Amino acid sequence: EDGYDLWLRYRPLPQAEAAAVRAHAAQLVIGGASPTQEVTRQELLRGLGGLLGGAPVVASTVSADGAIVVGTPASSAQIAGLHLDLRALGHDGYLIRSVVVAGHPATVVAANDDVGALYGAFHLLRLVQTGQALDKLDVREWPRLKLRVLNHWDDLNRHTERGYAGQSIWDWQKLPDWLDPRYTDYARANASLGINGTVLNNVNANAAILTAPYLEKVKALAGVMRPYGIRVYLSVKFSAPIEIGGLKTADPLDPQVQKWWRAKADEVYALIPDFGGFLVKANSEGQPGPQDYGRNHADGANMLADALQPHGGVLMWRAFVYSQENRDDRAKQAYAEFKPLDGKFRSNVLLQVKNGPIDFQPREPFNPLFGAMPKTPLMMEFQITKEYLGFATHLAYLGTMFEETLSSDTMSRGKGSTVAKVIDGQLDGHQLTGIAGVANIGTDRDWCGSDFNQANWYAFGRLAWNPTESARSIAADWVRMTFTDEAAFVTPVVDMMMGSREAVVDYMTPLGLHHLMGHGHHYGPAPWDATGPRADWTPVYYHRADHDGIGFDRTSTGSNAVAQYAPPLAAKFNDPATTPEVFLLWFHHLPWSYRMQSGQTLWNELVMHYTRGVDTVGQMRDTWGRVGSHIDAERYQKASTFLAIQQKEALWWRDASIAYFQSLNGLPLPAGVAPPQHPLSYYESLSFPFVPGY
Ligand code: BDP
Repeated sequence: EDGYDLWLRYRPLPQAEAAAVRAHAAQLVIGGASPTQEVTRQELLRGLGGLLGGAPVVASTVSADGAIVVGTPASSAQIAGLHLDLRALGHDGYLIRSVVVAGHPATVVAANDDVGALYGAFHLLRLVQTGQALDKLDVREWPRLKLRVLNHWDDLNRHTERGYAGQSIWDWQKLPDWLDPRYTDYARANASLGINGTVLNNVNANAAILTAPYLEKVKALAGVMRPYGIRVYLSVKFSAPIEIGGLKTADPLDPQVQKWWRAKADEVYALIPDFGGFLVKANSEGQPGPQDYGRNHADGANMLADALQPHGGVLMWRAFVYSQENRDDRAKQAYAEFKPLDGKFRSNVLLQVKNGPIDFQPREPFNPLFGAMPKTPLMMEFQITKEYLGFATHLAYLGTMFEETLSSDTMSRGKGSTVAKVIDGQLDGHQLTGIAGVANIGTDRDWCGSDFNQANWYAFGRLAWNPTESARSIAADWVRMTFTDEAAFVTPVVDMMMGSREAVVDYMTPLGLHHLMGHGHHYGPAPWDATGPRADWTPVYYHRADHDGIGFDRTSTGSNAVAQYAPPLAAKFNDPATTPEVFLLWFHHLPWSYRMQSGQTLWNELVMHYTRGVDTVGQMRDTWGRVGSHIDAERYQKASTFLAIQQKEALWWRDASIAYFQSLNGLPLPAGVAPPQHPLSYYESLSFPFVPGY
C-alpha cells in the first residue's frame, strides 16, 4: 500500500457487500470498437474484478439477470432500443439507470459519446466502491464546465516548479519511444474525475517545447491520453518566434510574427489533430509579452488565438500580472490591466484568473475580476500543489478552500452571482468555460507527496465537474475509495480533513494576513523579512505591522482595492465592522487594541488563532492515532509521521509569528498562553538553502 493506486484501489469488498453487488454485475455488455470503449471495458473488468474477487462475464447482448450495459445508442443496439433521453447530456454527460433489457433486470450506463460512457463507468465503480445500493439507480450527470484541466508547472529538465512530489512525471528524454505505464495510470485517474485536459509544461515556459523533437514527444503523450478523453495543451513562451524562429521581434502586430505562429499552430495540429491549445503567462514576473512592444494583453492573446482558431484550438491567457514599476497595491493590478480589455478578446480566448487577487494564499477573498468582465469567459485557476500551505507534509484538505471561493457571491448581477456561476457561463451566457488546477503530481510512488494530498487532486476534479458539489461529500467519497468505508474511520477522518485548511490559516496567516512565508521558497514563517529585489515580495509589505497596529489598508482611504468589488461588497469590505473577520487584516489596518466581535482585543485574538491552529493539529494527530487500526500500516505510518512534522512546523509558525509581532507591539500574551519557545533572533537566524520546488 504505497498509495500508487490512488482512489482506484479496487480492493475486495467485504463478503456480504460483494455478494449484493454481484447480483447486479453478472454480465458486462460493452463494445470494444473504439479505443475509448476498449479502455472503458478494461477499467470495468479491472475494477469489478478487484472489488468482487472476480470479473463479470463479458457478453455481446444481455442474456441474464444483473447485466451491466455500457455504451451509446450508436455502439449498442440494446441501448438504442431503450430510447433513453440523452439530449441534455452533451458530449461528456451520462446516465446510469436500473432498467429491464430483453426481460432481464440490468444497469445501463448510457451516453451520447464514448467518453461520456467512460465517465459513467467510473461513476458506477465509485458507487460500488462507496457501498451504494445498486437496485434503483437513476443518475444523470453532465459537467458544468467545458475545459477541466490540470496545469503542470513542469520544466523540460524534470524540475517541477512548486512541486513537492519528486520530479516531473514526463520523462522527456525517453519520449517519444518509451511510454511509461504511469502515463496511462495518470490518464485513468484524471478520466475517473472527468478531467479532460492537461497542460504539460510550466507557465514559465521554455520555447524549446515548440521545436520539432519536443512536438514528437508531445504527440506520443497525446496518444496515451486520447482514449481517456484528455487533450494536451502547451504553455508557450511569447518570445518563441525570436528564440526558436530566428525572428528579430515577437511583436504581436508584426505580420512575420503572426505568420510564424500560424505556421507553428499548423505544424502542431498536423501532428496532433485534437491538440487543445496554448496557455500563456505574459508580462508577469519577468516573462516576455505584448507589452514589451507597447501592445496590450488582448493584442497578444488574439494573435495566438487567430493561429489556433482554424483548428478549433483554445487560447488560455493568464491574468496573474503585477509589475515592479507599478507601486500600487499588488492586489489591484490584474483588475487594473484586464478590466478595460473586457470585450476585446477573440471568442476562443479564455482568461485564466487565480482564485484570489494575490497568490494562492491559505485564504484570500475571491479575485475581483470574477464578475467584473461579463464579456469575457473567465477560467478559474486553483493551485492544488501546496506552495503556501506547508508543501507535501502538512495535511490541508483544499476542497473547503475551493468551495469557499466557488460559492463566494460576487454580487455582480445581484445576490446569488456566485463565482461558480461566473465561470460556468450561466451568469453572462458564455459557452466556452473552464477551470484549471496547478497539479501536485510527481514521480513519488504516491503521486502527490502524501496520501492526503491525493484528496486535493480528487476534490479539484470533482469540483471541476460540478462546482456546487459539497467539499464534505467529496471528502467522504475519497476517504471511502482510498482507505476504507468503515464508518468508524470515515466520519472522524472526514471531520479532520474538513477542519484542516482552517488550521493552516490559523497557524500561518489568521484574520486576513497573507504572504508572510519565507522569501522565494515560501517555506516557513518570515514576517520580519523586509529585504529582496522588490517590496511586494516581502512580508512586511503585506502585514504593515508596527508598534501601533497591523494590516493592509485597502479601504477607500487606503489603496481602495475594495472599489474593485461590486458596490454592496465594496461597502461591506470598506468598514471593519462589516468585514468578515477572516478577511479583517486583508482590508484594514487596525490598532492592536481593536475590539473583535468576541470582545477580545485584536492582539489577543490573533494569538488565540495561532494557538488554536497548533492545537487543531494536535487533535488531528489524536484522531489519526485512534483510527489507525482500520487501515494498512504503511499508509498509516506515513501520515502519522507527516502529522508530527506538521505539528512541529505549526508551532514554529505560531511561535515565530508571535515573537515577531510582540517585538513590535510590546504587548503581553493573554493569561495562560504559552510564550514562544525561542527568542525572535532564533527564528530569524534559520536558513533554508535547498527547499524543494524552488
Ligand atoms: C507564484 C509562484 C511562481 C509562479 C507564479 C505564477 O510562486 O512559482 O511562477 O505564481 O503563477 O505562485 O506564474
